[in-house]
Amino acid sequence: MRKILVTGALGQIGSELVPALRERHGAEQVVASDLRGAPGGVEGPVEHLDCTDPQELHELLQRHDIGVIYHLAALLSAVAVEKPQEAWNVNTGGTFLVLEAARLYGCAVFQPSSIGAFGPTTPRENTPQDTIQRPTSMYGVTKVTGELLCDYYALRFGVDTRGLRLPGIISHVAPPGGGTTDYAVDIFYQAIRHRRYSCFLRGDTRLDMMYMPDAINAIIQIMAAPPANLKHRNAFNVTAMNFTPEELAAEIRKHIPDFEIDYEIDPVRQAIADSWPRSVDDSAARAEWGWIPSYDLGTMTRDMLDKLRLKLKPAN
Ligand code: VAH
Repeated sequence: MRKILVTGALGQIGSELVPALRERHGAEQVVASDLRGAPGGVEGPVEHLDCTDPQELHELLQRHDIGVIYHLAALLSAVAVEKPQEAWNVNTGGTFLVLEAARLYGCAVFQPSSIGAFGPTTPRENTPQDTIQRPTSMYGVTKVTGELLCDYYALRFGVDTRGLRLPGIISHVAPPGGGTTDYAVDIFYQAIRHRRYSCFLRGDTRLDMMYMPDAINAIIQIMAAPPANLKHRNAFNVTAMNFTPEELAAEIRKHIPDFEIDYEIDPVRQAIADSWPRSVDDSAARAEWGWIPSYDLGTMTRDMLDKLRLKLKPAN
């Protein structure tokens, strides 16, 4: 059986997608790769990979006989503001090299897009699956370009490409790295450690979110879907819950009554968030491959606090 490659394996999603895929397919079937070197402490093949280096990429794909690529390596929205050229090079240059290699070696490709692929001229409530996409962030530009490249390679060369427009992802395993939605992760660490959090987005900033277990299931599910059922490929709107920092703080207070939130707005990330949808319509994903989330605001909050209390408990 041909193997699976995960790029960006040390990132927020990669850190949990690799073990999930290894549980399903066997450790030796899943190659975990990252620019920052081989992921430590994991059973199974690991590799250094710079996705902008075609020679390293092609050599790895051939040596391991890779059949499916989960291409997660990318710079996130806030980092991309500071490093737009690097974001273009990694996010779109890397995606182009992965698609070209997938064409040559007959690999299927998963590429995450984002609600960041929409912009201020997109309908912001219940954003349709098919609508205008003119993002004003470099991150969003790279995400729309990635969607278009993936659809082109599917149409022109028959490469099996699929993608999801992921909302903010909340998780307790690996910290997120430079996203606009990172407040929804940081708040839990601060609530447990200090019972207070200073939020970099306005309290009324409404965004779609998803708990990591649902994101992992969605990624695995879309790649397992019968191709004949897919009217869309790159990329499906998906969401699981929708809240503001104020609403998240109120939910945390159900478990930590004296929790307090205040606001130190980061104008860069506030401007990004204000250009994104407040909610998306994910009916196409539900109709075409059976997408149904398991976690809502209440169950996610309870699980995050339970898991982080264990993780942050002082060693005896
Ligand atoms: C970011 N976590 O904030 C990512 C994601 C919808 C947000 O794309 O950049």
